[in-house]
Amino acid sequence: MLENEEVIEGWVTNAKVVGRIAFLEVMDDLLLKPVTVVVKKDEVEDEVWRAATSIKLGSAVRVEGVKPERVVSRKGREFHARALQVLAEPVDLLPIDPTGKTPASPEAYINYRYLALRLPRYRAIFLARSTLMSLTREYFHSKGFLEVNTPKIVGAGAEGGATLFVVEYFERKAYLSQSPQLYKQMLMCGVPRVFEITPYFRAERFSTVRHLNESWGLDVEIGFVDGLEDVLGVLDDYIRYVTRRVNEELGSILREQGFNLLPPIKKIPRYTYHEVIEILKGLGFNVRVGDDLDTQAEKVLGDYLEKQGVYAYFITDYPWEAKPFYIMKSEGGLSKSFDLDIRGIEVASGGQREHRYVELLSNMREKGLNLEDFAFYLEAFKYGMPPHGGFGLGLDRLLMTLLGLHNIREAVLFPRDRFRLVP
Ligand code: AMO
Repeated sequence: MLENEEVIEGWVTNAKVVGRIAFLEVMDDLLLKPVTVVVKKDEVEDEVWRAATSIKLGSAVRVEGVKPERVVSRKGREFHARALQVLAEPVDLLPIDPTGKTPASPEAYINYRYLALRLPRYRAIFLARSTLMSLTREYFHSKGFLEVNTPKIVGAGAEGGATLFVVEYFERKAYLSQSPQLYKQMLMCGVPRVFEITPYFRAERFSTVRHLNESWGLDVEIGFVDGLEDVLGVLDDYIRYVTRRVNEELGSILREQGFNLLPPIKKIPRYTYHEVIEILKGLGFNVRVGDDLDTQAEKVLGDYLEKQGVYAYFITDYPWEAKPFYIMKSEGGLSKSFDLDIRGIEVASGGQREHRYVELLSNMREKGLNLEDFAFYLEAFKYGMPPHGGFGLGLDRLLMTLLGLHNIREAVLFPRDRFRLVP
């Protein structure tokens, strides 16, 4: 290589020849714009010119050359080639147009995710995902939380038997973890604050735009809480932090790619479950106290609040009956629970936990659980378990609502749903 020469490596996404100059667009970095490689017939060996003018779109290339002092290309990045090496060329027709001009089916963008990742729109989604993950870690580390990793092959589930995936575990039956719920609570008997970024495995049989059978969650548990407020405060602050930082770091490029980016959230209003029922009734929606807030109800409420500039909101005080055994009861059949909805989609749920051994046993009996299955969990409540609370937040759903995506599958590289196990 000559002095002041550089190398770029990437995939050719577009190519054209104008007279004695060839222009190759190469996606060479995690940036959303290709670099325009300029090959001039009069300045390169014949072999290089031949390679440049016969190149197949989609080829992986290595180019040696220099960055010009003045960039003419409208795309903003330019590179003048001296040498060009084709490292690999497609041996079949590309299932996704590398120029991005002809759209493919939604399935093609999943089946050929690696090719989709050469296109700015899909690359932007996963850049945002990567940023969201690192901001999340950064946030909880900076607040003094211990990052933990709990088992994903488990002997008992906390979120209902119907959605457990069974695994053969030698001579016993085991399950894939639906949630770190039991473990993060047990940890509260030894450390004050934990968080985990983890997959959730749930054998939900339906196929919707907001459910996956393998999804990623952020689990947080906080000890020594005085009440639900301490938990809501952490989630509130985290959401304000990530929405602000994603907007600062990626706002302009995401908007340029056409995403309906969630603005920085400044305030998260709170509604009780009963208030939500009243709002929904007022909107002509047919619900009664005691009813679950289904997808349709969530959407109607989300649309109504979004019109008033409210994108994110807490719904608190659900009837205990509708909540899991570990949630603490409160007066009047209610519970110390909450959901966080963003743009009409449930993104997180949590609450204060029942930390008192006797009351916990009674809650579990009331929910019809087999206490023996949970013996290892119950042990932890005998040795000084402090009052605690936390939440589980769907990171795929958070990304979906951040970018305004209509299908959760777009937010995940290789989604697992009712009908999809490959790639
Ligand atoms: P929950 O079951 O509400 O609560 O799950 C927490 C959050 O995880 C996301 N989520 C999903 N995302 C995509 N596909 C799925 N199938 C799926 N299931 C859940 C949602 C949801 O709000 N242990 C409690 C949390 C806690 O109390 O700490 C739990 O798992 O965004």
